[in-house]
Amino acid sequence: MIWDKKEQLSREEYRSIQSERLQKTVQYAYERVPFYRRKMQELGLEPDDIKGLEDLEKLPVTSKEDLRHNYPFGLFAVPLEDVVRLHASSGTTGKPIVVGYTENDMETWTELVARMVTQAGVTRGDVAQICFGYGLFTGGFGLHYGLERVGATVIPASSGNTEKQLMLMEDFGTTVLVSTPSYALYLAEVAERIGLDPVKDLNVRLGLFGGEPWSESMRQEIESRWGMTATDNYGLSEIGGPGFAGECSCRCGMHISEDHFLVELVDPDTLKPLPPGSKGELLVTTLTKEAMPVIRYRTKDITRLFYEPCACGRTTVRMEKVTGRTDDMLIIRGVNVFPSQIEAVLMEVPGVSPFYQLVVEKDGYLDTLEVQVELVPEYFTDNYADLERLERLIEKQLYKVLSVTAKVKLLESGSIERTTGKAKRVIDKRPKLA
Ligand code: DLL
Repeated sequence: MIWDKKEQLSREEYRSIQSERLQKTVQYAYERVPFYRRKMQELGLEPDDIKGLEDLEKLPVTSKEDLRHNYPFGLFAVPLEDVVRLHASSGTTGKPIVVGYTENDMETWTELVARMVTQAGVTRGDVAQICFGYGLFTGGFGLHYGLERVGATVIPASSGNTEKQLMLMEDFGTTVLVSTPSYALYLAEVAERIGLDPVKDLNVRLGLFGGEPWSESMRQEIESRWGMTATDNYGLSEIGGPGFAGECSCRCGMHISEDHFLVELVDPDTLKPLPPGSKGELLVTTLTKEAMPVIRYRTKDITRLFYEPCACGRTTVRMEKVTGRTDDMLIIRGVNVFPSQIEAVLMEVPGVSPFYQLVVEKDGYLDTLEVQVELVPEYFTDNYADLERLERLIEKQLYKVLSVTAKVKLLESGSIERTTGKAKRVIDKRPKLA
């Protein structure tokens, strides 16, 4: 089933809607957001210079740092009294980046998620259990309203408490699981441990997975352990959260709602457009956002775009599974983590040196993060209890900033390999995606 006929427009129709909405968005942002006005003025641009898609490249790009520098509401195009919802996600240092939604933005978001879950195969007969956190993260609330809109029975289970999640699944007859892909595998593992066979004892037939990168082999593993169809969906807080792109039952790329978003694929070094089919960084311009429009936002995610119509009948552009990032952002159990955030915490602790390393691994299906850091010689001690106390203290501080558990290991000065060039801060031992 197709939720909205706007998912089936011709390429010419999309181009014309996008041209018109781009002009409006640029005018709107120029008039209401000093940041965009300044950036355009620096380039000698007036809103009238943007007549349509052909002028897109003239516009400046926007980065996560721009959002961070305008913390918390500097990029809002409406007064706070018109904002009905706030969400936030990790910035590159201590403060998160903040996004706002007007009432109309909430309605658009709900419709976009309704399109996305419908294309994955959800219907009003489904019972959908949402295991994303309900909070500042856009995952929980984002999926919630779209699933309700299509008439599914929603279980707002939120994250954590894995055995209880399984109990609800069994007792409520959950048919759709909404979570990160790694949590789906962890759930299966716990189910087996407590004597439940997800294929025989549970009724889950469809998974809506997103929030972190995952491979095709992980998809196969999830499908065989659950006896379900596993679909991918992608989004980011800066452009509104989930509902930006999702797979249909063909699972040949994630459809992007082009009447609401304009996408470009560029070379991350030159920011020049790449021909269709090449791998590059995804840039997104929102076309209908009222509270916080973003222009040419650098997602830092690597993907490919396909413009051929899909066998499902939708004509929107599709993006390939994300295979990497152009920056050093790590995603640990669905949570975005920047090495700079960790560094900032470490540097606050007396006795801790600037030599540190982050080791990311998999424990079963779950990501683990170990922060190895050297103590300056005067602070190092053989007293194990003292070291442990300091490790727990740093772990607590890290949790406050990252919202994800990290294990801290204090090392003697000189333990971490010195390099003559850039320090190798991250050792990611997780299997590569592509
Ligand atoms: O993760 C929004 C979301 C929630 C999407 C629930 C899907 C489902 P952020 O916390 O801002 O927003 O993180 C965004 O996560 O730039 C990607 O690097 C990564 N990411 C999100 N979904 C996928 C995916 C939400 N399906 C960042 N595949 C993005 C690969 C993903 N990476």
